[in-house]
Amino acid sequence: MADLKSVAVLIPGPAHPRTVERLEQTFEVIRAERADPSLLSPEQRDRIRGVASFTPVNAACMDALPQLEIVANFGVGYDFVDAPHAGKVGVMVTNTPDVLTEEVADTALGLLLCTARDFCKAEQWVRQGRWEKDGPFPLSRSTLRGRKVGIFGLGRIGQAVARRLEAFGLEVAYHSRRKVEGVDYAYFPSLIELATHVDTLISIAPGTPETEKAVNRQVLEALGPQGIFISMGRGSTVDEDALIAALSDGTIMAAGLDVFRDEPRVPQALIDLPNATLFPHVGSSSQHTRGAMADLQVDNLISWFSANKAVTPVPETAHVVPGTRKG
Ligand code: A2R
Repeated sequence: MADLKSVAVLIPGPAHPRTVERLEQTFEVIRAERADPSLLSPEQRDRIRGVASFTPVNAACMDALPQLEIVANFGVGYDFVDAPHAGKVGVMVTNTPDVLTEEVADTALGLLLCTARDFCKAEQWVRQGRWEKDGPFPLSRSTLRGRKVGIFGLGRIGQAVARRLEAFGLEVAYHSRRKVEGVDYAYFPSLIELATHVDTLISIAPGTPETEKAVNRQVLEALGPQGIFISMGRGSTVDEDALIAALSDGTIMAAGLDVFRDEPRVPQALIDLPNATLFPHVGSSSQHTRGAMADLQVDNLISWFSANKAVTPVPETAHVVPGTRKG
């Protein structure tokens, strides 16, 4: 492999230890608190050719780094990186798909089970000594049995969730902008039609301007009083105020959330709701899978600078090739 020690790569903010270790072995690493050009010297700004990001990278930051060729994002969702702008100015953006698909799907099913059957509260029942003192844990109001589950976003993770739901004996339907070839699940061309058809909705769609607050009051009303909503994609896809209202007044029965609009800040009103199950964005967060994501993030940078191509480019920058950076 080519000697890449002269290639400067910026790590803004925190990074997975494996990302740091492998980048330091291979590149010249520059660290900064965040991707803010004002935190870099003019000499650093002129030399940085790659960014390994876990935190936002906006258009102004890309424009301030004239030699920047690639932003390698940690995670499959890359809504914090201005990929449309990158595509315009000839900067490659990569993400870490596939290596986290099964892990996130496992978490989605775990969250669904906890939400439907109150398993988090049941566990506390044992720890708090209530089993012995107060008797058996109360029967759960809801069950997965007989549920019709709708998936908002039948992509890689959505399909992995659907396969698990099939194994659980549940009916699956979905909404995406396009029908997915090769699956038998019922397709609905709008989210509201899907929500009307099902009583359980799992959102695993990306955070984009189009999906902003897509899960709104009307969708929750369509889901109905037996409804369970599970949020696994991005917090921005949910109107959190509408969700809090729907959980408070019985518009839906329960919700399980792994992602939030303003992480790590979770609205107190959600925390106070007994019918909300809240996870701290742990979809992919096993040591195994986060290590694989770190490897893919670094592999993208190494491949770009040694073989002139990215391993997993995002669609907005799939056309970008080395040497086409516009100043
Ligand atoms: O709409 P399509 O046919 O491009 O399907 C994608 C769907 N999707 C949408 N569905 C409805 N309205 C939209 N405006 C919209 N935009 C995208 O979301 C596709 O079925 C799914 C995304 O799947 P993948 O790109 O395969 O992503 P993956 O690996 O499943 O991850 C999904 C998301 C990430 O973006 C992170 O936010 C999170 O899971 O970790």
